[in-house]
Amino acid sequence: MPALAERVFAGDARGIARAISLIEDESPAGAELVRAIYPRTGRAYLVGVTGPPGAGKSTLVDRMTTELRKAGQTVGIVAVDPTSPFSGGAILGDRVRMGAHFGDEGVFIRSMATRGNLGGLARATSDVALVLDAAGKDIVIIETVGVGQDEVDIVRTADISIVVLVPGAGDEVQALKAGIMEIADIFVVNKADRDGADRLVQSVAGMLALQTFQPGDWRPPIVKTEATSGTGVPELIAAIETFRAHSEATRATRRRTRQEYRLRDLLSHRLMQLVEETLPEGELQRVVDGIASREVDPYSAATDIINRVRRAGSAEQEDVRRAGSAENRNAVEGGPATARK
Ligand SMILES: Nc1nc2c(ncn2[C@@H]2O[C@H](COP(=O)(O)OP(=O)(O)OP(=O)(O)O)[C@@H](O)[C@H]2O)c(=O)[nH]1
Ligand SMILES: [Mg+2]
Repeated sequence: MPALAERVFAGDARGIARAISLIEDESPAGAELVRAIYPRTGRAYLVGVTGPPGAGKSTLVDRMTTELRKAGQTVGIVAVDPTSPFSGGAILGDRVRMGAHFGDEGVFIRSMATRGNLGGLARATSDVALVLDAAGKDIVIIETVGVGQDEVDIVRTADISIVVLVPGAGDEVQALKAGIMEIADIFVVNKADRDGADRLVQSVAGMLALQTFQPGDWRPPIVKTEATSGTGVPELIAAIETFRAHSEATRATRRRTRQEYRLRDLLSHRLMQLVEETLPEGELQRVVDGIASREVDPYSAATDIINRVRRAGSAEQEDVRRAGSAENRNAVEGGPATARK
């Protein structure tokens, strides 16, 4: 395992890919790897990009990457692909995008399919970002579709959150519904070549005008882009730089929020695992049956399960204590006594 961590630190692409696979599998080896690399993370600037499906996020991220490379920055990209893994969407997307930066050692792109498990995906995404950070990428971009709370949270806790909107009926409503308007540090109106781009800029500006900003507060700018041609992308990169400088003082707080979110998420996942390990096979389903048939209410059922987990935990501790004192006795009787002779 340390060998793999070394390969990650060296920025070795195959090593990074292998590390990411371990994490995606939620294997103990993945957790061990995160432990090994964690002390060497925190250097990368995390950029979150979200927006409605098909807004042109991937195209835009590609263009941003080209621009960042020109400026000498290395880039890691994690795209959370909403496409069903069965259609091979994630893989196809990867191939298309790899094309533009193929052979460039300064860019690492990884698409991740949702596999119908959003919670797990959010966890995996932040760990993959850690790997890219440890691998020395200056900028790590996370792309998600802004449709679910988990996906919005991933982006909300990045160092900067970029919300991509497109002109066209319903898009604004869609974005508002997903609750992604509030998280934007920068608004991008992409597909500026289309009718209605200026109208959309106006309506976002109108929405911002309703908010009160204190002096010194960051006021999210609205950047018009045409990702397919790259128009407006240098302006977007400049806006990111401006925000980065502006938010230097608050970045630590934001990173703390991200770490807390991560810890809480991991704890609920682990505690649920503990419940499943503690209860006999099929027991959780039997409890659900009981709730469904009104034999027991959900509160009592939850309390009962927690008590069972606690009891199992203290029984285990008692075993450990007994084993420990037995060992001590052996040590006292056999070890030091004979050594003194
Ligand atoms: N006309 C026009 N088309 C664009 C622009 N940007 C992206 N597109 C097209 O929009 C389509 C979707 O682009 P993607 O980059 O895959 O969009 P996305 O937001 O990543 O999509 P999902 O990840 O599936 O939500 C593609 O056909 C792009 O070529 C633009 O500025 N103008
Ligand atoms: Mg995409």
